[in-house]
Amino acid sequence: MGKAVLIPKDEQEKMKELFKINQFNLMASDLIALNRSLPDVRLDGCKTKVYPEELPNTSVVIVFHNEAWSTLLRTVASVINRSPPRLLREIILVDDASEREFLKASLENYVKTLEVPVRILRMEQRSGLIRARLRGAAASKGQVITFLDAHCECTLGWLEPLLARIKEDRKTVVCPIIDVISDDTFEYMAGSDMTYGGFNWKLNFRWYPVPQREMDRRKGDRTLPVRTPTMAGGLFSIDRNYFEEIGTYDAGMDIWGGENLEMSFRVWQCGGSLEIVTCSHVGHVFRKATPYTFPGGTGHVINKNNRRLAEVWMDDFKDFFYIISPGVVKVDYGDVSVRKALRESLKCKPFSWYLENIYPDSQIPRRYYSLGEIRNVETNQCLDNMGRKENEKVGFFNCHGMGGNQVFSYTADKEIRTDDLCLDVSRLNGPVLMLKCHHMRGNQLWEYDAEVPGGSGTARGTGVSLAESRDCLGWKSPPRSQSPPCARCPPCH
Ligand code: LR7
Ligand code: MN
Repeated sequence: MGKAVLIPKDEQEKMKELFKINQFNLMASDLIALNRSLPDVRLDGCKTKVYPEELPNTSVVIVFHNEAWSTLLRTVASVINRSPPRLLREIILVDDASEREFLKASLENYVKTLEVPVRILRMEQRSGLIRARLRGAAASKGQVITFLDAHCECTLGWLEPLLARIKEDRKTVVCPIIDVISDDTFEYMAGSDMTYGGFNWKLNFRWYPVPQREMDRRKGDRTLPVRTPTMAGGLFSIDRNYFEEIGTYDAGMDIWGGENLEMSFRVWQCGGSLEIVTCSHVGHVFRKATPYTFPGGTGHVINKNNRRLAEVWMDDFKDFFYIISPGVVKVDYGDVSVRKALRESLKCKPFSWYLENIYPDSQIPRRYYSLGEIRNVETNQCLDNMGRKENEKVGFFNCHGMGGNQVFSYTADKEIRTDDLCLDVSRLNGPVLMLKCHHMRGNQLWEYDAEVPGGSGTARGTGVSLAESRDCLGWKSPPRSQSPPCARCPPCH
């Protein structure tokens, strides 16, 4: 029933050693049956829903690199045991050049014993999850393609609501609620239907609370799908013809990362939609560290992938990513002309449309006055978030001109924001704190009184100056020549 596995004291040394292999508790996973039972974590309203008898069938594509035996085969077993046979066309395992012996002949022999056709494809060389998925998708025959990570567990009734939604609208890409399988104890914990996907200025995927507008649109019915700005990436179903129409994946992306935001932006901007189907639950082992190597270096690979998606889909809003990530503009991202041509031929909408219509609560403001450092011209000190977290005070530090913690945006809502935090003066005479942006102005409203656009001026919060400096803030526009101050400033409203 998805309960935690507890390892006895005298085995914990061994357990810690084994943990390092996959960055999860392998000993715990190996102790659990491949077909373990799981609790039914669905909302009550989901348990009684009736889906059409006629639904499209699906191929399930699982890519893996050096995955553990027990997690991989528990994923496969849960797909087989909890999918109506008529809806499960096949399972395709794509081995991304794993080195582990047991993933070769033993795996092939094992899957032959299963009652659902399981095909194993092997990449000739390490290609990354994006190209491995492309290979699996190309070989698949189902009407729908369902992608899963190699350490998942599908729960009762996971598949029908996904397929039913695609049957209703073939241009909807659907994700289950992703439940948490503890990397430590393998306990199964229900995920929330009250979070959806977003991203920050660094282009990291993040979960954020489902906003009120989306609750209102569904008239409070939590069993209805949530329209989500982005997806986590690993677990989703898509109509196979639509997958091709919309441009599959960017095959120029390496190893890991970026493809989830790329597909999210693409689907929304090019006329599709992306949803979390809250009646479908699939568990995933969330890890704190990555267990495998990134040929080329982790940072380099992810920055390259992110540059590809920023260049093709984000228009001028890519500046948020570039200014906050020093050095990223030097990363070679290869040729994106094919992807740009795709965007043209599909007549996709601009990123500003996406921000306005799909993600108005985005961390990237659709309208803003400036983006860059906030400098006290007398002292040459810059406002600096010091890498601090929510509810801590904003700092000052020598201006370094390197972006990162010294990047702020003055938005059309008159917030001063650094990524997903806003300067906030709710404590009278207290320090200026960084809090979640609430879009309600109030203590997060800043007036800027420069007379020359882009010139020096002072920023004042409601009656409180920035306490650490005992001055108002001197203000200077970003030093980058290619984005002249206020070139994009929206008209004041
Ligand atoms: O080189 C590789 N080749 C592979 O085949 C690297 C990875 N892989 C396989 C790997 O074995 C696994 O099955 O690809 C799959 C995903 O890799 P993970 O499990 O290391 O990724 P993750 O769970 O940390 O990362 C999330 O973001 C990735 C960005 O590229 C992918 O989209 C993952 O599928 C995605 N996982 C999820 O969405 C599950 C929920 C996590 C969250 C939030
Ligand atoms: Mn994963």
